[in-house]
Amino acid sequence: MLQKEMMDALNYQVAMEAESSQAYLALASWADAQPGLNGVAAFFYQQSDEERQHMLKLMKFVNERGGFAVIPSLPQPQISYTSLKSAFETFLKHEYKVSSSINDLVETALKLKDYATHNFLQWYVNEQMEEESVARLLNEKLELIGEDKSGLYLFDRDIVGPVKK
Ligand code: OFO
Repeated sequence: MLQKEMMDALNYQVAMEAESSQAYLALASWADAQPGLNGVAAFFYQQSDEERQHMLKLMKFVNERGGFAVIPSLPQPQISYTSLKSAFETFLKHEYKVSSSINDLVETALKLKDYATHNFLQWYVNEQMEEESVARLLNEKLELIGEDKSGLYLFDRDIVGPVKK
């Protein structure tokens, strides 16, 4: 049976994954509306779907352990960006925020001696490491490209594929 403090903390993470899914959906829509960024749009649609899966995985865990997963209300995410670079900086910052929230959850699980939850959370720890590294790599690539149009063309063309785990 889940302790209440653990359940509340997991439900906070449910909301965070839902917010991530919405934030990346907004990034996808923004990119979709820009000329020539269909690759970037596809990347963020895919990220958004993944975040929803992360939310569902948490919800199922909470309910299976006798808790109650709460569906949160969500604030509107940022819907437009001044540049591709700022869009990807937002992506990276968001992933850092999620990683820190996962670390807090791990700490709570240890404090409560809830080793089943601690074990379950390891999947999220690894996932965050991978996502941070993808987000960092994409930001580094954009840094290199700068305003170079052919570089941006290739970035958009290659983003769904090799860069994705
Ligand atoms: Fe939910 O995986 Fe990153 O944010």
